[in-house]
Amino acid sequence: MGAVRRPRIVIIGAGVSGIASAVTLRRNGFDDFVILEKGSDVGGVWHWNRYPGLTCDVPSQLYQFGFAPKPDWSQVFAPGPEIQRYLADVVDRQGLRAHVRVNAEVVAATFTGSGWIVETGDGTRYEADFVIAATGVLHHPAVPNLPGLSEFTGDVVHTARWDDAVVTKDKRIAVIGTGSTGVQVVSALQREATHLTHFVRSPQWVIWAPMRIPQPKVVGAVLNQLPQLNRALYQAGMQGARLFTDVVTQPSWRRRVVQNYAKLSLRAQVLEPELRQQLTPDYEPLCKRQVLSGTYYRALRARNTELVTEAITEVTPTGIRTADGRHHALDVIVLATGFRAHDYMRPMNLVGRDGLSIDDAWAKGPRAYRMTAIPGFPNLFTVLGPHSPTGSIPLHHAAEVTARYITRWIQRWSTGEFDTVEVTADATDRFESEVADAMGPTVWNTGCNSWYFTEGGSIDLLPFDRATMESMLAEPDPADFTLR
Ligand code: N01
Repeated sequence: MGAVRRPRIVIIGAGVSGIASAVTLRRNGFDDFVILEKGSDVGGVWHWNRYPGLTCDVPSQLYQFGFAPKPDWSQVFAPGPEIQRYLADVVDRQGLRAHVRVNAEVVAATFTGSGWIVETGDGTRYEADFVIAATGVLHHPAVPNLPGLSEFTGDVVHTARWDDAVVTKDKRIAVIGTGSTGVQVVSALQREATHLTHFVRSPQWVIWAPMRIPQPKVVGAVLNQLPQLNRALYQAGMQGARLFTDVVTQPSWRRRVVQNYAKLSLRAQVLEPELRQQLTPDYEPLCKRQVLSGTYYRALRARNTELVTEAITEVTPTGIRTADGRHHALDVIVLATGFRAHDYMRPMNLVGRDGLSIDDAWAKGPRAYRMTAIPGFPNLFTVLGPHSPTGSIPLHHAAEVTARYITRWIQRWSTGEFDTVEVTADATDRFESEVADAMGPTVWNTGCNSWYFTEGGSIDLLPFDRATMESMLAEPDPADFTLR
């Protein structure tokens, strides 16, 4: 049966998941959609993040779409700007540019009873039959509440909103935070700073990895000529990624090997007992999002770098004071302090059926059926929403699988099967308890705290392997939904 209705769709966000959604819709014959993007360009997290040293610590082979494998990455671990260019290139090649509205922040979305009204900051309103919220996870910078921070007379910059006007060369720089970002930015800024002070509240395990391996140009040239081989390579990479998912979700000798390697990475690179002691984390490797670097420990041991593990007590107009009473004189403070990772879609004023706001629906923390559907919010789906496999499965793939699932629902709508589709609270509760049960043996459950955890203490990740995720999202299960 051919399509009898042409759905109007609003996609919120032009990052990895928004692009995956748009391409999937197009491939299935749906082209009445608009992508509303808050930023001035596409790329999501790769548009917003521009800090010095920005590199992807996931191999490029796994950090791309299955429908657009790139043959000629410059490095095995791609630099950030190259990933942003890749995403922009996909948008152009797939003919999506005309659908994208940049500088269009969605401030409100309201369910009308049959569809949605979506409103951007400039007052423009879009009517939609479906909303796809592809708003990302690591979007809102977490700015620490440090006494005196606003009185600092030098520059303060958060890594996720880097300001090119900030001069770091020949300056006294503080870097606060030691996650994946802090480690990258310390390595990059140490080279040009007069003095770099790294404030470490909780050291992390940093696995040694050669992050700057170039991909030989000839490889790109050959793969360009042989798209079949390029696709086969992508598939092989995805098979390999299964191993990592197993390592983090199931205890095994493989997990122990990786954990021992993390410990060895510290022992082999930091020989000074006191410094090593300061850098030894108090949790098992892999419990937090694993940090990779080939340069961090070297940068920390450089003559112009100082590691400070004393707690920060205040920021003064000229520096930072620590609990031991010391004052660290500074020109620039770099906040590598991470993200408010569970704010999904907020602060947009999202109002579902019967006036239910997302803040009320999620009063006890974000939850969604199979990462994508929320009770009380008909005809709205999230991509990389709550419980997405950000810590275990290649994200582009997870976004593609979710986009295909959403498209299946939209196909059913287009044939007139229903007007509105809403997941039931029961099905969502069931999914949440399956997740909680499966979380037991994961490495994330071995005693640590990080952005993987919600304020309520639950782990906002997917504890299943790729095959399970794919089967969960293979076909809509109408028994879990109310169709009207
Ligand atoms: O943020 P984080 P991130 N005083 O939350 C510290 C992805 N990513 O931006 O642990 C002092 O990991 C905080 O200390 P503590 C990746 O998924 C990917 O580094 O709370 N310190 C911690 O050390 C990653 O996991 C790439 O005690 C304070 C740090 O700030 C995710 O982004 C590259 C503090 C925050 O670490 C987030 O990484 C970069 C305070 N008041 C990032 N507040 C790729 O290459 C916070 N901290 C793909």
